[in-house]
Amino acid sequence: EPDSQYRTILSAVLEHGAPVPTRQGPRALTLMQQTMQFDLANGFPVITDRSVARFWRKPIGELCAFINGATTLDELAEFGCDWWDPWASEAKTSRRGLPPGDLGPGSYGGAFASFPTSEGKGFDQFKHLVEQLIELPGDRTHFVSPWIPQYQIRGEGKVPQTTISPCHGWVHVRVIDGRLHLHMFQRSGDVPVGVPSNMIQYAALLLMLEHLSGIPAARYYHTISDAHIYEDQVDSVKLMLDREPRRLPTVTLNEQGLGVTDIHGFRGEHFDLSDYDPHPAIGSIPVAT
Ligand code: UFP
Repeated sequence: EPDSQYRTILSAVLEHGAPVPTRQGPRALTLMQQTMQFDLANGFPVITDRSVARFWRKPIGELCAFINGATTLDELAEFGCDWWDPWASEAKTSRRGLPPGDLGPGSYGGAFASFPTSEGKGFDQFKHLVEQLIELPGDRTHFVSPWIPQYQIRGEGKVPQTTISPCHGWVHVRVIDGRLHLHMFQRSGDVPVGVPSNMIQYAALLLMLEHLSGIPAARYYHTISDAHIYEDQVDSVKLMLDREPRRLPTVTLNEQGLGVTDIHGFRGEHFDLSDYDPHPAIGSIPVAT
């Protein structure tokens, strides 16, 4: 069965989105609360409306880096992720009093692996998530947040402790009838460019948790709270919508990945993609930084 969920969001935002100004510059057609859910038995959510074959592993590497506490460009590069340069430029970091190449303690890596506590020692959220999931699989409390509120305050004369405001990574994991479900809430989703990577990385997280807990994966749910298309992306979106929907491919943990015993041990190269038959890639779709 072809899957149309991603393109349904593209067309809904295009048709019903309100054109609103953004802090990045271009206006964005914006629609609240768009959702998708994928039964992994029917394929893995790698979009087919344009090929992402060239970089599909990078978002997984990025998430692995963040789970391991990466907050700098060098650390991200070690995990095969090299697209953060525009957010860690000298101009952006120096305004925050951060060294060049540093995304700051309020970025994903800081929040995931070293969430500030009153005792002083940072809290490792994913390590805790896995431990709790194994100890208390029936609980509804398996939850992770990328948002350290006191580091995110913006405005005149205020200096946030990060060059980015986390967009994704509110994760709720649930075991129902002995099967694992993962819901990822995304605050802000650039549907043409950012969202396809976010779908891949959190569906991959479900495979990591399946492996570590031994609980078979069921569904991946993705909620985009603010779903938007920047006005300069509209032509690329129309091109994708002119194409017919295709079936989703398969992504699995390979031999090396199946040898991992700790959430910190996963890497992008532990995942393999097969049966991927996408439409051609679209040469650069503009990204708002
Ligand atoms: N964005 C994504 N996914 C990501 C990421 C960024 O969609 O993984 F890092 C987009 C969403 C939005 C912009 O267009 O980046 C962040 O802007 P803001 O913080 O103003 O919401």
